[in-house]
Amino acid sequence: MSRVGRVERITKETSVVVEIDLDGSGKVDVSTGVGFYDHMLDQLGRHGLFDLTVKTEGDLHIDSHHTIEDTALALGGAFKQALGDKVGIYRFGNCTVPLDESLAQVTVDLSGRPYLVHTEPEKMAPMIGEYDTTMTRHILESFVAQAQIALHVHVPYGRNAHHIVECQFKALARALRYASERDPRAAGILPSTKGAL
Ligand SMILES: [Mn+2]
Repeated sequence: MSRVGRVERITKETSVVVEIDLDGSGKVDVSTGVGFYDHMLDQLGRHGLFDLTVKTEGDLHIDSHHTIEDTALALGGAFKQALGDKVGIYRFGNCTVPLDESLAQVTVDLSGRPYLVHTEPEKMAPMIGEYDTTMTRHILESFVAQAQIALHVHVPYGRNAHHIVECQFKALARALRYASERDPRAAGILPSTKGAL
Protein backbone atom coordinates (compact mmCIF):
# COMPACT_ATOMS: atom_id res chain seq x y z
CA MET A 1 0.00 0.00 0.00
CA SER A 2 1.53 3.27 -1.06
CA ARG A 3 1.71 6.15 1.39
CA VAL A 4 1.42 9.25 -0.71
CA GLY A 5 -0.15 12.63 -0.15
CA ARG A 6 -1.04 15.41 -2.54
CA VAL A 7 -2.30 18.88 -1.72
CA GLU A 8 -3.14 21.62 -4.14
CA ARG A 9 -3.74 24.97 -2.49
CA ILE A 10 -4.72 27.97 -4.57
CA THR A 11 -5.43 31.42 -3.17
CA LYS A 12 -5.09 34.98 -4.43
CA GLU A 13 -1.63 35.05 -2.84
CA THR A 14 -0.13 31.73 -3.85
CA SER A 15 -0.60 28.59 -5.85
CA VAL A 16 0.99 25.53 -4.27
CA VAL A 17 1.20 21.87 -5.24
CA VAL A 18 2.88 19.41 -2.91
CA GLU A 19 3.29 15.68 -3.41
CA ILE A 20 5.00 13.39 -0.94
CA ASP A 21 5.76 9.68 -0.85
CA LEU A 22 6.81 8.58 2.63
CA ASP A 23 8.41 5.41 1.31
CA GLY A 24 10.53 7.12 -1.29
CA SER A 25 14.26 7.39 -1.69
CA GLY A 26 14.84 11.11 -1.17
CA LYS A 27 14.08 12.19 -4.73
CA VAL A 28 13.31 15.88 -4.51
CA ASP A 29 11.97 18.36 -7.05
CA VAL A 30 11.32 21.65 -5.32
CA SER A 31 10.78 25.16 -6.57
CA THR A 32 9.28 27.95 -4.49
CA GLY A 33 11.18 30.91 -5.87
CA VAL A 34 12.94 31.33 -2.52
CA GLY A 35 16.38 29.79 -2.91
CA PHE A 36 17.21 29.09 0.71
CA TYR A 37 13.74 27.62 1.35
CA ASP A 38 14.22 25.28 -1.62
CA HIS A 39 17.49 24.24 -0.04
CA MET A 40 15.68 23.47 3.25
CA LEU A 41 12.90 21.48 1.57
CA ASP A 42 15.60 19.58 -0.27
CA GLN A 43 17.05 18.62 3.14
CA LEU A 44 13.64 17.48 4.30
CA GLY A 45 13.16 15.09 1.39
CA ARG A 46 16.74 13.91 1.24
CA HIS A 47 17.21 13.14 4.91
CA GLY A 48 13.65 11.97 5.42
CA LEU A 49 13.98 9.62 2.42
CA PHE A 50 10.73 11.07 1.17
CA ASP A 51 10.07 11.63 -2.50
CA LEU A 52 8.97 15.23 -2.50
CA THR A 53 7.66 17.53 -5.20
CA VAL A 54 6.89 21.14 -4.37
CA LYS A 55 5.77 23.74 -6.90
CA THR A 56 4.89 27.12 -5.48
CA GLU A 57 4.16 30.32 -7.33
CA GLY A 58 3.65 33.08 -4.81
CA ASP A 59 3.37 36.83 -4.55
CA LEU A 60 7.11 37.37 -4.22
CA HIS A 61 6.67 40.97 -5.37
CA ILE A 62 5.29 41.59 -1.85
CA ASP A 63 7.79 39.45 0.05
CA SER A 64 8.41 35.75 0.61
CA HIS A 65 6.03 35.37 3.60
CA HIS A 66 2.94 33.94 1.88
CA THR A 67 5.03 31.74 -0.39
CA ILE A 68 6.88 30.19 2.53
CA GLU A 69 3.87 29.85 4.84
CA ASP A 70 1.43 28.43 2.30
CA THR A 71 3.98 25.88 1.13
CA ALA A 72 4.43 24.73 4.73
CA LEU A 73 0.66 24.42 5.17
CA ALA A 74 0.34 22.31 2.03
CA LEU A 75 3.31 20.19 3.06
CA GLY A 76 1.72 19.50 6.45
CA GLY A 77 -1.54 18.50 4.79
CA ALA A 78 0.19 16.20 2.32
CA PHE A 79 2.20 14.58 5.10
CA LYS A 80 -0.94 13.87 7.12
CA GLN A 81 -2.68 12.45 4.08
CA ALA A 82 0.29 10.19 3.33
CA LEU A 83 0.35 8.86 6.91
CA GLY A 84 -3.14 7.48 6.38
CA ASP A 85 -4.42 5.32 9.26
CA LYS A 86 -0.98 5.24 10.98
CA VAL A 87 -1.26 1.50 11.54
CA GLY A 88 2.11 -0.21 12.04
CA ILE A 89 4.28 2.89 12.32
CA TYR A 90 6.72 3.82 15.08
CA ARG A 91 4.75 7.02 15.84
CA PHE A 92 7.58 8.66 17.84
CA GLY A 93 10.85 9.88 16.42
CA ASN A 94 13.77 11.98 17.48
CA CYS A 95 17.05 13.08 16.07
CA THR A 96 19.86 15.39 17.07
CA VAL A 97 21.88 16.93 14.26
CA PRO A 98 24.95 19.14 14.55
CA LEU A 99 25.97 21.46 11.78
CA ASP A 100 29.43 22.73 12.66
CA GLU A 101 28.87 25.07 15.62
CA SER A 102 25.04 24.68 15.70
CA LEU A 103 22.94 21.85 17.16
CA ALA A 104 19.28 20.93 16.61
CA GLN A 105 17.28 18.48 18.72
CA VAL A 106 13.94 17.40 17.26
CA THR A 107 11.33 15.12 18.81
CA VAL A 108 8.04 14.25 17.19
CA ASP A 109 4.84 12.40 18.06
CA LEU A 110 2.48 11.72 15.17
CA SER A 111 -0.28 12.17 17.69
CA GLY A 112 -3.16 13.64 15.71
CA ARG A 113 -2.97 16.77 17.87
CA PRO A 114 -1.10 19.90 16.76
CA TYR A 115 1.43 21.27 19.25
CA LEU A 116 4.72 23.05 18.68
CA VAL A 117 7.49 23.85 21.14
CA HIS A 118 10.32 25.76 19.51
CA THR A 119 13.43 27.46 20.82
CA GLU A 120 16.38 28.80 18.90
CA PRO A 121 19.03 31.45 19.52
CA GLU A 122 17.46 34.90 19.47
CA LYS A 123 20.56 36.54 18.10
CA MET A 124 20.68 35.57 14.46
CA ALA A 125 21.14 37.31 11.12
CA PRO A 126 17.62 38.45 10.07
CA MET A 127 17.87 37.30 6.46
CA ILE A 128 19.42 34.41 4.53
CA GLY A 129 19.03 35.52 0.93
CA GLU A 130 15.25 36.10 0.53
CA TYR A 131 14.53 33.97 3.60
CA ASP A 132 13.47 35.87 6.74
CA THR A 133 14.87 33.83 9.64
CA THR A 134 11.80 34.51 11.81
CA MET A 135 9.91 32.36 9.30
CA THR A 136 11.42 29.12 10.60
CA ARG A 137 9.03 29.08 13.56
CA HIS A 138 6.17 30.10 11.27
CA ILE A 139 6.98 27.19 8.94
CA LEU A 140 6.98 24.75 11.84
CA GLU A 141 3.71 26.19 13.22
CA SER A 142 2.06 25.90 9.81
CA PHE A 143 3.34 22.37 9.20
CA VAL A 144 2.28 21.21 12.68
CA ALA A 145 -1.20 22.72 12.34
CA GLN A 146 -1.93 20.79 9.15
CA ALA A 147 0.02 17.60 9.87
CA GLN A 148 -1.54 17.46 13.35
CA ILE A 149 1.57 16.33 15.14
CA ALA A 150 3.36 17.28 18.33
CA LEU A 151 6.74 18.71 17.46
CA HIS A 152 9.52 19.91 19.74
CA VAL A 153 12.45 21.66 18.09
CA HIS A 154 15.32 23.05 20.11
CA VAL A 155 18.54 24.72 19.08
CA PRO A 156 20.43 25.10 22.37
CA TYR A 157 23.30 26.84 20.65
CA GLY A 158 24.43 28.05 17.26
CA ARG A 159 25.88 31.16 15.67
CA ASN A 160 25.59 31.13 11.90
CA ALA A 161 21.99 31.66 10.74
CA HIS A 162 22.33 29.32 7.77
CA HIS A 163 23.61 26.57 10.07
CA ILE A 164 20.97 27.23 12.74
CA VAL A 165 18.12 26.83 10.27
CA GLU A 166 19.60 23.99 8.26
CA CYS A 167 20.30 21.73 11.23
CA GLN A 168 16.64 22.12 12.24
CA PHE A 169 15.42 20.91 8.85
CA LYS A 170 17.86 18.01 8.82
CA ALA A 171 16.87 16.86 12.30
CA LEU A 172 13.19 17.35 11.47
CA ALA A 173 13.59 15.21 8.36
CA ARG A 174 15.16 12.35 10.31
CA ALA A 175 12.72 12.55 13.21
CA LEU A 176 9.76 12.46 10.80
CA ARG A 177 11.31 9.54 8.97
CA TYR A 178 11.83 7.51 12.14
CA ALA A 179 8.32 8.28 13.39
CA SER A 180 6.56 7.51 10.11
CA GLU A 181 8.52 4.39 9.23
CA ARG A 182 6.87 1.01 9.54
CA ASP A 183 7.83 -0.93 12.65
CA PRO A 184 8.36 -4.57 11.58
CA ARG A 185 7.30 -5.77 15.06
CA ALA A 186 4.08 -3.79 14.94
CA ALA A 187 2.53 -4.82 11.63
CA GLY A 188 -1.22 -4.25 11.76
CA ILE A 189 -1.00 -2.57 15.15
CA LEU A 190 -2.09 1.00 15.80
CA PRO A 191 0.47 2.50 18.22
CA SER A 192 -2.09 3.93 20.64
CA THR A 193 -3.82 2.53 23.73
CA LYS A 194 -6.69 4.89 22.98
CA GLY A 195 -7.36 3.07 19.72
CA ALA A 196 -7.16 6.26 17.68
CA LEU A 197 -4.41 8.54 16.42
MN1 LIG B 1 1.73 34.33 8.27
